[in-house]
Amino acid sequence: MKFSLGAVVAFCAAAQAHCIFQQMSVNGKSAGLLKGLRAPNNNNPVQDVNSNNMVCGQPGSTSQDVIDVAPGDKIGALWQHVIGGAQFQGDRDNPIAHSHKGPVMAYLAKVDNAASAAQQGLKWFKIADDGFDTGSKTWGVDRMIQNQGWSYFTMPACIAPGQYLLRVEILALHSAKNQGQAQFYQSCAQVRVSGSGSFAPSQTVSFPGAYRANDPGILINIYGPMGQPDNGGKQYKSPGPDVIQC
Ligand SMILES: [Cu+2]
Repeated sequence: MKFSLGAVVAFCAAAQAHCIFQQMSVNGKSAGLLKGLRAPNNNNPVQDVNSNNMVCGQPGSTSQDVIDVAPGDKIGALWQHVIGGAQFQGDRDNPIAHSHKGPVMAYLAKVDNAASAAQQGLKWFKIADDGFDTGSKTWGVDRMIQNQGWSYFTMPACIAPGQYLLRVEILALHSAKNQGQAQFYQSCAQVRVSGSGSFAPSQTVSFPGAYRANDPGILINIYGPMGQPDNGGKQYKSPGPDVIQC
C-alpha cells in the first residue's frame, strides 16, 4: 500500500495531472472557453490556504463578460487538464487524474460589478458541495470525470438579483494526509443573477481565511486499509461553511 500511494504522488508530480475550471454553462449552454471567467493560466494547484490565490486561483486570464443566470438554473463548470482540453491526444489525465479524489464546491460573493470587482475582501457563502457518497464510494471529482469534466449544480432559488463572483473549487485529497499537500483548484465566474430572490446571508466567510491547513476536511487520509480512496467508508465533511438553505 505504501508503495502504491507513493507511486500515485510521484505520478501526479511528474505528469502534473491537474486541471482548470475554464468554461461555465447555464442550462447546458456554454458561455465559451474562458468567457466570463477569471481563470489561472496553468493547472498547478494552490496548496497554501492562506494565499490570495485561494480566491480565484493564480491570476491568469480575465474577461469582460458577465454571464446571465436565473435562480433555479442548472450551472455547469467545465474542468479540463489544460486550457482548451486534453494536453495531448489520448490524454488519460483529462479532465483530471483519477487519483485526485475530493469534493467540488461552489461559493457566491455579492459584488457591484462582476467584471471589475476586486477579489479581496469579499463575503462568500456556499451554494453547492458535492463531497463523498458513502453508498457508491464516489467523490465529486468522480462525478465530474463521468460527465467529461462537467460539474453540475443548481443556482439556489432564493439568490437575490445582482452581480456576483461564483467561485467553483475542487479540493483534491490524494496527498492530503500531509499538511500543505491538499490541492485546491478554483476559478471564478462573473455572473448576473436575475429574478426576485431575497436571500441575504447571515454568515459569510473570507478567502483566504475560510480554511485552515489542519481542518479535518483538508488534513486527511482518505485511504482505507487496502489503499482504496474511500475515506475508510466514513462520511466526509468538506471544509468551509454549510451550504445555504433557501
Ligand atoms: Cu495534481
